[in-house]
Amino acid sequence: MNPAHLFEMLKERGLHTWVGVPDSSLQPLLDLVLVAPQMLHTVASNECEAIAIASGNYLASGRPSVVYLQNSGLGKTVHPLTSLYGSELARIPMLMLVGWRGKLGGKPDEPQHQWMGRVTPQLLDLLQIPYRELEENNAASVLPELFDLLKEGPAALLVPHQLLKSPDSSAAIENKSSFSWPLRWQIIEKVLDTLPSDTYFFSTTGKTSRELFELRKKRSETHARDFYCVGGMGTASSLALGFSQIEKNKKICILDGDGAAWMQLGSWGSVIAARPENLVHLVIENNMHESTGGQPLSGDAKLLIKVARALGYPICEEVEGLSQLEAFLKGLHRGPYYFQVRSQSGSLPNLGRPDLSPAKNVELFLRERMK
Ligand SMILES: Cc1ncc(C[n+]2csc(CCOP(=O)(O)OP(=O)(O)O)c2C)c(N)n1
Repeated sequence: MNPAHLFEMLKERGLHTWVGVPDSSLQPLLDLVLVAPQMLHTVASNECEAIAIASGNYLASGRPSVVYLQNSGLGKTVHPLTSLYGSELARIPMLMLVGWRGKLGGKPDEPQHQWMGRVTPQLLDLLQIPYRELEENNAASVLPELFDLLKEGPAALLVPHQLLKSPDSSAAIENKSSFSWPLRWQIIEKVLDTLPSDTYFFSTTGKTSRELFELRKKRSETHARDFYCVGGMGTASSLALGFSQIEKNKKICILDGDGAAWMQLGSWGSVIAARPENLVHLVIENNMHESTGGQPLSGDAKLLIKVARALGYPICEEVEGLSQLEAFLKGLHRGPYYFQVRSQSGSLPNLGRPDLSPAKNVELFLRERMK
């Protein structure tokens, strides 16, 4: 379906405020929102926050907002909707535009999307959030129905993965940055080259995990000391913290993203409070959600190092370039360390997707640790 048609229909119906966390299924539509001058558009750090911002917009304007999200973030909306803003309580109208990954019988999708993909309609049913599924040619009929339903509170439009198409969007993203900062995969490769081979890695959601996985394959190295957070966006540092609390002598590296960092920033406080001396927290700063199409972040990525410093990471370094990164990594002594490495957009050519299921990843990881 042509995203411009959907965008126009929403605009005609007076939806001028957009807030959300990006999903690649929605990218062609978000590309239009990003350049629409008359829109009030907020990129939220997480889906819980998006619901609350949309509610605040409504209190000020009396008009519903569009809240966009990937269905993996639907869980994060359950709390604010069921405890305050939803149809049995504040009844704030908002159109939830849900990128439907892992739809049963839909386009093939990754393992981490299957479960939520299968239960997305049931979850909405359970929450009594009315919804419609967008199809190639049904926008003109389902949107009026949804607008009627908005009188009672939130309603959702499910957008199956790859339904929205705009031919030129991905090329635009690859060219977005013209700086000569290293690419994310080059940073990951340098880390793999420099840190001891018995380091345990916790990699964030999106292309970071995909690239780490791919590089391991190319280098004929085991996946057994990597935990790929292909879902649970924003939790890689908490996962690593939990591991470090028990495995105090193993070397640990978190490969984090700046979007993921903003999503769960509070968790950094817990990491720092525990002061794991064996931990390197490396944030790849590209100042965008590259994995979902290059959308902006909720906050300026540059500020993250200041936050890390203020929260109490004893050693914080802003890293510019691969040789500086190598020098810092060679000089490790007692952590925890925080490194923020500037990166330009662009990914490993012909990037695949991990064919290791999360359950298998756990199995490999546990087996390796027992050695
Ligand atoms: C809760 C949740 N919301 C949204 C997504 C969709 N998503 C996957 S990767 C990603 C972007 C990650 O951005 P960042 O951490 O900056 O890494 P980059 O893609 O730039 O490497 C998003 C929004 C998700 N997986 N989970």
